[in-house]
Amino acid sequence: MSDINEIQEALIAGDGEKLIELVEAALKEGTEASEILSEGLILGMDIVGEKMKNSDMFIPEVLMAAHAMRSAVEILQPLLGEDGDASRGKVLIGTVKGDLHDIGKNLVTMMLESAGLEVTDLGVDVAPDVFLESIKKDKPDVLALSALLTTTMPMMKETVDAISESGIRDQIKIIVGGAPVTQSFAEEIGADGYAADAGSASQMAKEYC
Ligand code: B1M
Repeated sequence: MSDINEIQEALIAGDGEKLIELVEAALKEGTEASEILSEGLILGMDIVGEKMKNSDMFIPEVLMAAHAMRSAVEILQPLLGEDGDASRGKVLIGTVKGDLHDIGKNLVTMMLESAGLEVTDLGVDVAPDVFLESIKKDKPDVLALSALLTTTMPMMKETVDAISESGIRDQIKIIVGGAPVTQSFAEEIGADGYAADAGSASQMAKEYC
């Protein structure tokens, strides 16, 4: 059986080709897609984060790991879906202004779509007024905000405030997530919910739709 450690190593090395090979082999051998994602890819990315913090890895190498992760996630995506209940609630999602991290957000998007929800993904570095315009135009049930940097967390509050000031706060549920975000931060900024991972984000969004 392909070793989960080998998957982590290929991810950390940013070796996309090897990573895809290993992921495909693991699937063939019967390893669950969810295990490959959580034990191989997400834990591997945590190691990348540690190395980045300790200056053992630098931005270009981290980007290579991120690209490798994206290609591996694409393989897993069709296998990770929950049973869609075709409720077709609408979710708007984006990473807040100043923040370019999108791997976690993309995983959340993937889980939301697999749960049968209609998702509009505004991408990264999304300013409060861009979220606001999109809410007015598309009238989603839920807004999901992602932030990976402590320095961009305040932008979540600015986004919530902009929505409140525009008078449409009661028309939408706002949920927040990302590594530095916490339940108490979510409460402090007036969000409706905090989701620690993609699975709970999708669960929460379904409840609000
Ligand atoms: Co960045 N970076 N980075 N980085 N990066 C972190 C976040 C960091 C913790 C690394 C470290 O120092 N240990 C650190 C932040 C420190 C802090 O603020 N406390 C950091 C830094 C400092 C930076 C730069 C400032 C570095 C620099 O330039 N000197 C810079 C900032 C750029 C910017 O955004 N303006 C930067 C840049 C980058 C890259 C571009 C190189 C790359 C991003 C590539 C990309 O996303 N396309 C990158 C990466 C890859 C990371 C790490 C290594 C991995 C992040 C990741 O993808 N994790 C990260 C270290 C780490 O987190 N361990 C780090 C895997 C992903 C599946 O997890 O995103 O947490 P995550 O998502 C989870 C949950 O958080 C949750 O669900 C997901 C899946 O379960 N979730 C949500 C996420 N969003 C959600 C939204 C929801 C709900 C749940 O809505 C409701």
